[in-house]
Amino acid sequence: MSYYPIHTIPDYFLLDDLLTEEHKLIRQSVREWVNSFIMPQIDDAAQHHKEIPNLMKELGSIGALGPYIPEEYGGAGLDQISYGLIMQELERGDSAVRSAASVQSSLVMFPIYEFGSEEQKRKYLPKLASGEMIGSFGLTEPNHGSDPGSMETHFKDMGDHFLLNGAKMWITNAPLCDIAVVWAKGEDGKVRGLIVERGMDGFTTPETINKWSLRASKTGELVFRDVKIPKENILPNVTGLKGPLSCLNSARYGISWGVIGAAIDCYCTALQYSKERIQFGKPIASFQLQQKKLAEFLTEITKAQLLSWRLGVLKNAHKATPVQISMAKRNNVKMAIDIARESRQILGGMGIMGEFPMMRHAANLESVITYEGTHDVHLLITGNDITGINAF
Ligand code: TGC
Ligand code: FAD
Repeated sequence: MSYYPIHTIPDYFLLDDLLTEEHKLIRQSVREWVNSFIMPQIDDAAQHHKEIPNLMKELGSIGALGPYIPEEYGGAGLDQISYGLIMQELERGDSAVRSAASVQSSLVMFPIYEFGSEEQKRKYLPKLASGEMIGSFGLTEPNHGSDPGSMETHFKDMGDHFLLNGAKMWITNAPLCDIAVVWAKGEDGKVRGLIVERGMDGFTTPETINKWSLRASKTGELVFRDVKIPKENILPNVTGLKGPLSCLNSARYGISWGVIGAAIDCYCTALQYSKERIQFGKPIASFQLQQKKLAEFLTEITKAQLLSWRLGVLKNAHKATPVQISMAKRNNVKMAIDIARESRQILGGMGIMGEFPMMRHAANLESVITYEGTHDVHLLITGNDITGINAF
């Protein structure tokens, strides 16, 4: 259970009036699942750098994998607001949990659904939706992070198969994955998506150890040494960097909602603690300096909620642009990391302890502010949009 009562989760601008009954039911069921399944074990998993047992199957069972993928492929056929609300609730538990769901949904299921053949959709999507199969997404390389267009991973057409060589780095769920959607250049220098399956000769997934962030999530490399890829494993319907970048639009949108959950967990914990902790004969909530922090947290959370909700409405109408998504990802992640850091101070020394979530969220958000486009890269995307001048 969470340290604070669930009814203290804020809805200051009555956003619930803008949600359907279905949205609220979905949010409630994920909220309860996070409280009963994630909260009791997340500190242990993060402290000991281990994954949450059975996480993917559990996420599949609550409909959190590919929520917006149509039901005929195993998804839940929900809208984008539902997807956002699910991400918010999962990240209230931990960014590692939201990461698992967003990689599987937006970075693995989405490209297979959007760019895959009918056979690929039928073969992979239902198993990914149930969590029976775990996917990863390989774009970043040791020498190319913010600039994925310069990637070195490449494949050659050998007649009856492709031969893949190269390496991807910082890949969420690499050590656990059954398949990887890998972006690589063909002999014409154009980026294509390939589905690589565990067990293919020459494909290995070493784990990245000693992280201080996202410790309940497995990160690793995808290494390809002369891996023979059957021709039917190429994603037939996309060529160029817009393929992987379209997946990022979906994942970044989910992150804009997710981090609100992390901020809410910190805010609600700090509010509750500040009313219980007595110093100078009074609850610390009675001091103006503490009230200022709490009031600012709530203001920033409320602004972020409205931004993501509006983005969800635009997404449902197929009107959301990549630059709007960049702005929301950047703004909301910064909001959340600032709240995690400041709210920790409200707990004094207790704020550094595992019983409370602030240090864990703050450390996790150091990854979230870097992955899916760094804080500065998203600023440059906005700068480019408003000036027409590319500053990369
Ligand atoms: P640029 O020349 O601007 O664009 C190349 C082509 O791509 C198109 N495009 C997009 N299409 C869809 N959505 C977007 N957001 C798009 N942005 C660009 C563009 O129109 C063009 O198309 P075409 O048809 O003309 O070829 O590309 P650039 O090389 O200058 O780079 C632009 C830049 C820097 C914005 C981009 O590369 C970028 O976003 N860099 C950040 C990299 C990044 O976000 N990596 C994320 C890796 S995955 C990850 O972190 C997962 S963490 C998961 C978890 O655990 O939750
Ligand atoms: P770099 O690109 O080397 O950037 C270093 C610094 O330089 C940053 O501050 C950046 O903002 C700045 N910078 C770069 N270019 C410019 C410029 N033109 N102007 C000004 N400043 C600039 N990737 C995947 O493909 N799949 C995954 O599943 C995945 N999961 C991840 C999980 C974790 C825990 C982490 C930490 C990362 C993950 N990533 C994943 C990789 C992530 O997307 C990259 O780390 C990120 O895109 C940044 O790349 P980089 O680390 O190489 O930093």
